[in-house]
Amino acid sequence: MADRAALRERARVIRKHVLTMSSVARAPHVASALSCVEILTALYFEVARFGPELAQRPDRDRVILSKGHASAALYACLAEAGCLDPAALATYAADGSELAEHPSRDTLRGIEVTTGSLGHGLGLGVGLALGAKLGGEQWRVFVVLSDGECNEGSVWEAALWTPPQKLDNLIMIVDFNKLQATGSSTQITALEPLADKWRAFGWDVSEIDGHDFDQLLPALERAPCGKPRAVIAHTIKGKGVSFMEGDLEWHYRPPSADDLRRALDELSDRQS
Ligand SMILES: Cc1ncc(C[n+]2csc(CCOP(=O)(O)OP(=O)(O)O)c2C)c(N)n1
Repeated sequence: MADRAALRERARVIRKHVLTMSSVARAPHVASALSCVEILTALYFEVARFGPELAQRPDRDRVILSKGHASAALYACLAEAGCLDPAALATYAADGSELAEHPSRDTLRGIEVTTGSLGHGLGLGVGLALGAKLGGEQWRVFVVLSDGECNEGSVWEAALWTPPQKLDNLIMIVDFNKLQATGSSTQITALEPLADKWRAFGWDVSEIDGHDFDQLLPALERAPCGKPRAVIAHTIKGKGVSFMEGDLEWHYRPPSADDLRRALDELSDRQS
């Protein structure tokens, strides 16, 4: 059984990287990155067959962060996993840096596809999963979406197309934090009941707390059942920092030096 305390500690370290990177770079989307930390930690450090020694192997699992604006969390995970030099995190979002604000495909370092234009990661993941099936390969594809991406028609086209193909090597996770860039998800589009919608399209759906490894791991590791899988992960935007949680302001606002100090103090106090 996975060591939950070790995963929680990993998530805490990743949150500290995210906050520091966003503050140094004066970059937006800190709350978006904090929202998906446990999801990415579970994938990169427990569930997905992935790591520096596997990065160039064709049988690695593919992880796609479709909500590419949360790239700070992705880079922090890749650094912690040994795929990136941790010193490179200091260059996040700087001119000329390889760690651009939106991730560019770089399979050597574990970035499977370029993302940032919302709504495309699922379609790309479906194509990869179909390729694996047609080739008789065992690897799986994990795609992390935001709820805002579920506003996009391309997502529902992929949702419709996939179940008849029986792509049970595809696991889609919605980081359902209920906030988008300028308002709440329900103000912007009527997403609820989101789980029922995916179920109606023929997906195998679980609905969980996306910050709780006890719920995340079984949902992500469920045995294949002939259907693509949708994990609706209820999350909190800005999770882990009291003054950022659920506050829309932190979609765009970068943490100042003082914000960073307060946030790191909170995380240092926390028991893992
Ligand atoms: C196609 C497209 N339209 C608009 C944007 C600008 N944009 C960046 S993040 C975002 C919405 C953020 O909300 P959500 O997608 O729910 O992600 P969260 O930050 O809450 O995880 C928007 C509209 C984009 N990246 N791509």
